[in-house]
Amino acid sequence: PALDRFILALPKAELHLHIEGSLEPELMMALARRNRVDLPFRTVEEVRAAYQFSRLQDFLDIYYQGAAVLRTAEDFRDLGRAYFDRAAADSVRHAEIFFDPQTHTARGIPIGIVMEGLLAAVEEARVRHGITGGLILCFLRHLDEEEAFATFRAAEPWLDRLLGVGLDSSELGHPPAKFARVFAAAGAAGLKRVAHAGEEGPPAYVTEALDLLQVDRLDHGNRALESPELVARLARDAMTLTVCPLSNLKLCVVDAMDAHPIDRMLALGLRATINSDDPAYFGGYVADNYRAAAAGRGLDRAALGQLARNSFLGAFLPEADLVQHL
Ligand code: ES4
Ligand code: ZN
Repeated sequence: PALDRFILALPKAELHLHIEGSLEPELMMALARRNRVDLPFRTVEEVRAAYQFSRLQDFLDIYYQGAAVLRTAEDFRDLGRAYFDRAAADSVRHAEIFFDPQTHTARGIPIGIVMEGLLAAVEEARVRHGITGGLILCFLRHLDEEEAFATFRAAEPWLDRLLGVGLDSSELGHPPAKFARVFAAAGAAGLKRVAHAGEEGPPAYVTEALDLLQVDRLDHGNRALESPELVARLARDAMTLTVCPLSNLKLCVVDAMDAHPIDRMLALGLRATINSDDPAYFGGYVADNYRAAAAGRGLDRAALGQLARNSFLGAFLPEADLVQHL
């Protein structure tokens, strides 16, 4: 209907997208064949049937397994191209994309292969779609800080082509404090800092991300709502939250879309945004996430417009580019 058309046409920035999580089963099977990688699935239907999760770790196990088909710079470029083509159809004008180098270096893929393939996709998106894009290197928090430092050092030749660093993977038991030194080094190198916090982890992890990692943006942040003091701080500081409604539903962070707190976040004065997280695994790209949240919570055009506006306000865009989008 009319609201769906409004959502589709609404210019958006996407701020929380794991490129490995945009690997559709069709491309996974094609790359498995091209690279002669064995998968535990024989058909696209078998792959999709495996996507039933009751918590973050269920998803991560299958997500790391799927990423094993990515081996060459062309594979990473094809993955990025497929995402940007799909994002363009959803009126995405700017995308800040997470990638997990450790998932690939652990399999013997040099970080330069990953970087060059993804940077080629970003450049191609600018030429083909007029989408501006940037890359955020994420450290896997289930690994130790020394491994994060080794990854940061390996990325040294490409630091001027990165927007920032992030922190993802298994949250519980891996608090932000574990990565305080490597985040300080990234900040000293002039990089932006973001971290997943408060997806499954407690409000204290959100506070650590702010105080110990000095994040410029917060990924998810749902459980911050449990602390009125923390909500007041996030609102006062105009901290952007990159919220992912379909991800929250699939990973049981919320019980149902009609229980999603997205409108409560806006009412509390938080700079919430809507994003797709891992669209190939969670059942939708960014416009699908806006539609699901709108249907679940009865969001009107004003709220949807605010969410899209917030996505540009929260982006790491130069001032001159930002004003073009507002
Ligand atoms: C992720 Cl939803 C989510 N949370 C934490 N780490 C991730 N990596 C990819 N998707
Ligand atoms: Zn995420």
